[in-house]
Amino acid sequence: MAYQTLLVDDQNATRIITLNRPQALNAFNETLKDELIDALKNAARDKTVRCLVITGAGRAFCAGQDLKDRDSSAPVSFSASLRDKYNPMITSIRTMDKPVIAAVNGVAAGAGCSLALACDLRVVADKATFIQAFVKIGLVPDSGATFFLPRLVGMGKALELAFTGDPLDAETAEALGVANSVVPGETLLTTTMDLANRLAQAPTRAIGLTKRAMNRAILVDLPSALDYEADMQEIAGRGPDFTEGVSAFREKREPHFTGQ
Ligand code: T3D
Repeated sequence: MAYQTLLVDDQNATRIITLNRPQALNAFNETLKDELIDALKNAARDKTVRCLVITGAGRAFCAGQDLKDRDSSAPVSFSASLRDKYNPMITSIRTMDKPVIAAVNGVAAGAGCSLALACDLRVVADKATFIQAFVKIGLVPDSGATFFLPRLVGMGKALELAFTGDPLDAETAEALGVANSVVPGETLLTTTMDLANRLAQAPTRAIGLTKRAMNRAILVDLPSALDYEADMQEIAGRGPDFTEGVSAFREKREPHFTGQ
């Protein structure tokens, strides 16, 4: 399949998937979601791929759902959007029997942040940030954020990030264990590829089984967490604060939430 919104490049046994909508900070429109689901399935199936790297083109990793892509007069089923599109991406990353590294080149916001959190490892550019942007538009963290974030940073910090939507900078992300390493932006890809090539030459079967065992040890409830997030998002997405949040984003102004 030829992709419109992804670049896919194989370097030895490492596959690099680059989200490629830089003009929209690699936000997820429908095409990008469909293509990423397909590319993840292919990477999981392809035995010649022994490590996967996910990164973004331009200055961002991914800004989450494309907030300009949808017709505001047409109702959206948030639960269907999550169950049909976002959750399969996250599940695919977690169930792939090979290492998946996020090379976080810039801002990772909303479901883009969740995508990075779902990866096994995160190599992070020094100027990158992680933003639980959902609250800024009256939504609930989704695509696994409610599951991965508390496990990575602890409940108190996870709630602070989710309640405020404040950016987590790279240095703090490293201190909290969200970033495995932080490197200058110019060397992000070479550093990531050094790690990826090393992992691609490791015993992939053992690595895959290690991932399964760790998933089972602490991630066994992921399917029900993803499902519950979808239900919560359906409720939040029907409220007036979501409509106001998206309007404010599009109009580049502060939102006025009513709390309803
Ligand atoms: O809907 C469902 O199916 C449910 C699932 C939801 C999952 C979600 O991901 S909800 C969360 C969606 N994402 C956000 O709320 C993040 C929105 N973006 C931002 O908050 C900021 O853009 C960033 C913090 C990511 C970056 O800020 P900054 O100042 O570096 O850049 P900018 O100027 O805001 O953005 C640059 C351009 O990208 C701008 O376009 P323009 O004005 O130059 O034409 C901006 O509108 C566009 N952009 C950024 N994020 C998005 C986007 N366009 C569409 N959708 C976006 N998410």
